[in-house]
Amino acid sequence: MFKQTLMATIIALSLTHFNTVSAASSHEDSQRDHSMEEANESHHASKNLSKTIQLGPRPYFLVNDMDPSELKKELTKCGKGPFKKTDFSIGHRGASMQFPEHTKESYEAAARMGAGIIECDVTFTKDRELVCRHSQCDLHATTNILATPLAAKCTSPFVPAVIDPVTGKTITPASAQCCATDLTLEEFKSLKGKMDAVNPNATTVAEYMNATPSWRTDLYAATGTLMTHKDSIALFKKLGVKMTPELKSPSVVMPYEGDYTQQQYAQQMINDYKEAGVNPSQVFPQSFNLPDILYWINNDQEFGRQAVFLDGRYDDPSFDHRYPATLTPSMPELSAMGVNIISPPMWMLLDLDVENNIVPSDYAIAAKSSGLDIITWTFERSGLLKNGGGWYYQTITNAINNDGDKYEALDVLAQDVGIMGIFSDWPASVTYYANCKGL
Ligand SMILES: [Ca+2]
Ligand SMILES: [Ca+2]
Repeated sequence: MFKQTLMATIIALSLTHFNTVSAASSHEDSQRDHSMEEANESHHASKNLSKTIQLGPRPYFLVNDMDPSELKKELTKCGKGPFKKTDFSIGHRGASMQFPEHTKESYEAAARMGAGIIECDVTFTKDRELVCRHSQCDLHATTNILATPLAAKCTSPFVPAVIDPVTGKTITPASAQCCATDLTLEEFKSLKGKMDAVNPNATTVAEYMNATPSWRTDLYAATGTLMTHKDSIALFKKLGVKMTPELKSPSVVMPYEGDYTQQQYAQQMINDYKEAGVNPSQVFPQSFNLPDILYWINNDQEFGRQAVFLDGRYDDPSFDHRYPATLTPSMPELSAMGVNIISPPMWMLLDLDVENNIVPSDYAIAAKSSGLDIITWTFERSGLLKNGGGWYYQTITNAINNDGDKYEALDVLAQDVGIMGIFSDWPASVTYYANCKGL
């Protein structure tokens, strides 16, 4: 121990000496030394980052929980790693299963877990600055705003639940609505991120805010640092990850205040990457709104090439993903418009055969045969899978009855559907699979 300390002191002293000499040399030399140091530092930083990809116990837990299969054997053998960053693993709102979504901490956790691409959902404030939030009006659920003086600025203040005094049942649920457009950027940045949840039976603000499901946690919610879109770009550059911003539909009427159009908003998001000097190959802009995608394709081709059309048409009662030929626009029509990447929820890509094996859906086959690439969502967003997996597994419910089954579904998405990547609330689980399979 003493020897090590002594050695460290000697090295430190000789470094000090070297620096003194270097500082005394010509201005040009010292400039060159400085840039060499910077190059070395950034080399070390990226080397260190790839060395510190850590997946934690969860992937091992999931593999162990799998029913016996060849896939289980294969995934078990990959337990020693090495683990590295992969674009197949996309951080959904960061690592939002256990970190407050769209915070610095959540994004850093996603990068640590090997996500090669990380998401900022984009909306705007009162002063038209872009910020990372899943919805323009979710601040009452995703931040501490109701516990701060800024609560007075909310579109709708907190209203407690009305509880029947006899039965104890909720007659009218608690409510509040706080929007990014209620605040300036400076006010927005003063808030702290929390886990996304509200308690509809609450009679106090504290009860309303305290609603995190048991399989998530508030353990990392004390310091959630909110991010502007520009902050996210700077952080993602530093972390060495690609970026997938989603232009969220505004909750306010567009054009906002009469003169801020949807197109200006879509362009502003792209301009932030241009100003930061980010190569378009690093950016996958997303939207559920097809006109946004077409705007990028037609007006900013370099960024439009990797635009991701989020297919949310399942909300339309006339839409049936099982009959892809009947969809409007169809897969060939989307492709002809210049759309290269389509992004439905994972259940739309999966189906069961007569023996309850998970197989690609006709929608998935149609997308691939029209030359569309596919990114899907969302892994690790469903809690425990013992009861069929819920919304994200709705087309394969009968094949899902334990947590390890999610790797069987992921394997079909990766190998048989041929997805490019998948959003996950806990990127480690996807990184483990992708590293094992060489993706
Ligand atoms: Ca999103
Ligand atoms: Ca099972």
